[in-house]
Amino acid sequence: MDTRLHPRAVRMPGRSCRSTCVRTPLAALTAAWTLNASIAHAGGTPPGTNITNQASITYTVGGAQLVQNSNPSTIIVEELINLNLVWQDASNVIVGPGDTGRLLTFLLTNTGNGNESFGLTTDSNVSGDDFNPTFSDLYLDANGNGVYDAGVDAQYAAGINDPVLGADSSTAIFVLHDIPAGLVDADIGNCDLTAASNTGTGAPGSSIPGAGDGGANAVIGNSGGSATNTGGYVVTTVVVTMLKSATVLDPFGGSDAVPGAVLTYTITVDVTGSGTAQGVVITDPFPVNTTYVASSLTLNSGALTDAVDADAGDVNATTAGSITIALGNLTDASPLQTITFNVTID
Ligand SMILES: [Ca+2]
Ligand SMILES: [Ca+2]
Ligand SMILES: [Ca+2]
Ligand SMILES: [Ca+2]
Repeated sequence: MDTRLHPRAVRMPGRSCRSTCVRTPLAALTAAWTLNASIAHAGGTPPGTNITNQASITYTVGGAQLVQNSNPSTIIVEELINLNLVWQDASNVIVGPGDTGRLLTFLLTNTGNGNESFGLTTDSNVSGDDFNPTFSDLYLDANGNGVYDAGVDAQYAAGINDPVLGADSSTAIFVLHDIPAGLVDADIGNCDLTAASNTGTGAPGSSIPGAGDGGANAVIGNSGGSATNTGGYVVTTVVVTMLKSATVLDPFGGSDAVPGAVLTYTITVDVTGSGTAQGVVITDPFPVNTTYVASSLTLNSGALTDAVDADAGDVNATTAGSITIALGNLTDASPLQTITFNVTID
């Protein structure tokens, strides 16, 4: 069956062809609908958009093909109020007791279909953790780079500069805290951030007449128009302990510190706590009135060359008149590090 519209003018039955004739080929109508359908927004069709639909019917009478249109149906899209709030730090932010200006980063996204402003509140005294971080300030990501920039990003003032987001738009929010003194290793302190639509909150599906963009109705989405997320800090204490001792071996096999006696220095390094001591380097200058005994440097009972090379130590190179041992990163799990070297008394 040939469903194409006949190229000749067709007319509504019983009515003048001048006002009601439809000359648009069906193929063109189909193409126009497809184009409109392809204009999609992740947040949905913008509020105030008219969704208009008109059916048509074609038929043939006495060899003439006729087209008749229905009355149009028009529905105005309402504004869906929805949001998403996600804590952005990969894990609890590592802090030390007494730290100042530490921060948690959140990402607020308007998942509704209109423009919306959101009020922000924090709760730094949530329970179920080990301490309360001391709230300092809230900042908005004024330059949109997702990172807190002191002096650039905007301090938040409720009701004054509430973030306004278009549909599908996001902004980072920074909550700054000071960390109390007197905390111990692995203590956790959490903070809640809440963002709430300034149009309204309520049960999903509830409608606020005329409160949406352009006077459209606003409808509360699954978020209830409000979202809360929790970020946290964890206290890390790294304690590096270094002890040094010396033994004396005199030329007579005794332990008298006479000229010619050999002094063996032993240095131990131990790390405790939950953090990492990074790039640990031990430097020990030779005492005056002594001379280093060549090739006497050891680390954990293994000999090290005096030269700068692949091993961890050198003598008189990195630092003149000293031994230098690069121990790298050490944690509580690292074994005790023991360094020895010898000098003779001049
Ligand atoms: Ca709005
Ligand atoms: Ca707390
Ligand atoms: Ca920024
Ligand atoms: Ca070496």
